[in-house]
Amino acid sequence: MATSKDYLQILTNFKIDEPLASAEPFGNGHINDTLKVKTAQGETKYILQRINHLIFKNVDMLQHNIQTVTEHIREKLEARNTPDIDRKVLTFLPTRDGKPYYFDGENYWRVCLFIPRSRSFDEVTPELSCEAGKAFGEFQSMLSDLPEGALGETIPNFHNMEFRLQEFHEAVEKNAAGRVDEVKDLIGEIEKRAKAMCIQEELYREGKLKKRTNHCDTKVNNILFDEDGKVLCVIDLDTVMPGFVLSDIGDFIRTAGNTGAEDDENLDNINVNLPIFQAYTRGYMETAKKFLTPLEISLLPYGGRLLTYMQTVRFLTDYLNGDTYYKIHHPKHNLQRTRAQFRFLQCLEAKAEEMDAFMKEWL
Ligand code: ADP
Ligand code: GN1
Ligand code: MG
Repeated sequence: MATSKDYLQILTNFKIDEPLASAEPFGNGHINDTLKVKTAQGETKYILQRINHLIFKNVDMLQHNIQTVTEHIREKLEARNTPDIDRKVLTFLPTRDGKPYYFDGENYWRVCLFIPRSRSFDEVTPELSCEAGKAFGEFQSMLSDLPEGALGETIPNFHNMEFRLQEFHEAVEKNAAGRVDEVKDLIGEIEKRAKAMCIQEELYREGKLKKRTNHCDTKVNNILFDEDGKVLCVIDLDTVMPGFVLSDIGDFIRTAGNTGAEDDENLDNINVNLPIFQAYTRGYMETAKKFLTPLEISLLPYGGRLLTYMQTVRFLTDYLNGDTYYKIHHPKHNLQRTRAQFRFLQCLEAKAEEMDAFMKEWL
């Protein structure tokens, strides 16, 4: 286990010209390690992250994408004379030799400025949800004029449902951890829905759906809000890449629209928080209506079901593979997550008609 002292040693490789006091774990992400860094004055001023390079295999591409995205957003904000820009877009610090990350021979590290007086939430009110919707629509809008090829796929086929099902089938076939028998019921439920959940890929092949630049990890805690509940900044930019537009409403519904936790042990806690979905959609449509097609608009609630299904498949795949991808906190964690996500999917299915009908206003 690395200590604060080890992290401070790593930080000496970055262009920071003030004494630092500590680096402590922060947030609850499943992939990277995030630490908040305090100066000797006691001010939280930097975020240090260890990049999970087993998952993000091309760290050069990853950091290049992030640089492209943050510079593009900064230019847009500057052109609009937006005040307080340093709290509205992430700023990454180079290493002393001018590189975007530091490699210590084993691990890859990056540093960005901690956005002062900001906070993220794991649960939101409808007011915050509406602000989040506006922010993600605006985020997609600001990135919509990036030239094709500007961003690479940091995880190839990341939100491709057909690919995720293929991985799942391989995991069932291999049965590496000997867990298939235990989850036969879930495997059946996933198979039942497989075709209906690959609509996007089919529509894309038919030329009816295009790819756009998406955030692809719009969990509610990947937005920073200010003291007044206004959105400051969209963070966690590792997965910003070309994909289908439903990803970004989908993951928000999946996380903020659930009355329970992503891994809730008590399935009775889980239900759809309709006001959160409605408020997000209203906010999102305010900023995204101008670029969405009627087909995309009509599919937005399906996006919630799709991303919840995809996450069910991904957690179960990891459980079958013996927990090689997500950080887990106990041996059955991925199974618990799968069951909770599946229950939420059933709740979304029960409310599908009502949620689909909500889109009529914009069609
Ligand atoms: P992970 O991959 O672990 O989810 P994130 O980049 O989302 O990593 O960071 C985890 C948490 O740390 C966020 O939910 C947010 O609360 C906080 N955080 C991350 N970056 C910043 C920042 N620049 N300023 C303030 N808080 C931040
Ligand atoms: C991971 O890093 P984090 O916790 O924001 C995952 C997302 C999943 C999410 C499930 C690169 O996100 O795709 O939706 O866990 N990120 C990656 O909570 O796989
Ligand atoms: Mg995050």
